[in-house]
Amino acid sequence: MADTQATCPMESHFVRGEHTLKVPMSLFRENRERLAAVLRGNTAVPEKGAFVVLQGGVEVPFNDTDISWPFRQESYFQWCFGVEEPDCYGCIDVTTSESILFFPRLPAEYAVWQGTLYTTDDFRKRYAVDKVYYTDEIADVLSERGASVLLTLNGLNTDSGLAAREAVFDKIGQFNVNNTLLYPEISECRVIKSPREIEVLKYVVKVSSDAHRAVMRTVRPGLAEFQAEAAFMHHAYSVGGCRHVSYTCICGSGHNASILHYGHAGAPNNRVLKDGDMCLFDMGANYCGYAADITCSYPANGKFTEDQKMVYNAVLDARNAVMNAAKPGVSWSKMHLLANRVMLGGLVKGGILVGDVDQMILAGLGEVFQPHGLGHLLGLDVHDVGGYLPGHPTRSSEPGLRKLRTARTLKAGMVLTIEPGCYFIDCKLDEALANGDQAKYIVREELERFRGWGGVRIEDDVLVTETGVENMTDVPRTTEEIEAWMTVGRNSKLPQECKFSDA
Ligand SMILES: [Mn+2]
Repeated sequence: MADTQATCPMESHFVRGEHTLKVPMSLFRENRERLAAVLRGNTAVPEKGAFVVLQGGVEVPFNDTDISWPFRQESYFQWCFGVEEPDCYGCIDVTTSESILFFPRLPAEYAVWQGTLYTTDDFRKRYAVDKVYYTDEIADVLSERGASVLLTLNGLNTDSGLAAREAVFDKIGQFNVNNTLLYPEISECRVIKSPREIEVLKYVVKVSSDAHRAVMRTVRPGLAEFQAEAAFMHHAYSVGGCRHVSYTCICGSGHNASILHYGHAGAPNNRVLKDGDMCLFDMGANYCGYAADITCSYPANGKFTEDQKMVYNAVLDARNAVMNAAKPGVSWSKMHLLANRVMLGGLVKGGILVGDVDQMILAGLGEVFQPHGLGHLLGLDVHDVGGYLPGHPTRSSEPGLRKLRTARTLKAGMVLTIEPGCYFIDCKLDEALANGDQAKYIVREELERFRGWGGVRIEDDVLVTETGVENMTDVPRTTEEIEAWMTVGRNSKLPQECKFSDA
């Protein structure tokens, strides 16, 4: 390899330049070793000859064209190997923790389109694994090594309901395959983050926090929602080296702030911000596969009205209550209910609701104003795996709690979002007003003022420590902090007003 400078793409780090975090490939080796150790402790796994076999993400063409969707590695494969290329396989010898990668054998003329075609030895150094072969050699390599059982990945993602991609290759039929052992074990490994993983998560959360800060100073009436999205993505990539966001940016202003997954294809962040709007911007960058997931809510003009303050503080109080109470041993479901209780209490103080808050929760009012869970595990996936593994609490059928992506007891090393919200969603409000058990708590005349008002969500990314939680997010949170931060740059031009002739 001729190019050996620090940013050489074949160096055994993930890095995007001197100004971005250098992620050593030992992060993935440690993950593999953790997994192999857990599997060695599983009595159903033979002492010799067991191999984890994972298939990496595949390149997906855009419909019938010769263009592909931007590639993002499959998360279990990323967790084990950190490989950036598509169409690979990876194996781990459970007995020795030895790692083997298989890369596609590309025709020589690909060099014209892709540049140098790397050798298996280049890849071995790049990803710091023990052996590298071509994908057409998998069956031969595994038989030579005396594989007695292949552990493949098969399981349903409890957020999407979709199945993990189980490894398949030519001649896999000649092996004994077990596809039930691996999924719960590797998913549980992913739930508890290693110190090196935490370092990457802290980095991507910091980059995303700064990108939100940049957006806050860009936002003003007249800006389009997608211009806020553009400002976020520009900062995350240009400053943080994050080529991807972890999910489509949700940039809802005004009424759109009450649409939980606004920003989708049919509503592509295309409204223009108006004076007096609340903005709810939920955006998170992705670095080396690891996700951030942060939501900031603030007025488009940088100054809260009394109503905006009331709703915002009801949510902020809920967030603070959870921040203070969350620690190892605490049930996430209890935290969800705590957040509901504090937030609904704020709406009582604000005059929108009347009555006993605990009774309201039993009547399902929590889900009317916050029709989503308090938060979720975060890692390589924005809604990370492990929420409902065997041996942990199952999904509740109660209002509100049934929306939780996990009901687990907190454990040190978990990373989660804390994201209470309060939304004025017409269909939810109409349903509640038509339901006597719920309507009796609602002060109709007061509520009407908030129709079309949107919503507030405050979302932080936290690490569960031995004694509590550490908030990795660093954005202005109180109304005073937000107003002070947004004072700067109020008079700068909108992007569409900047012409080249200005230069
Ligand atoms: Mn989230």
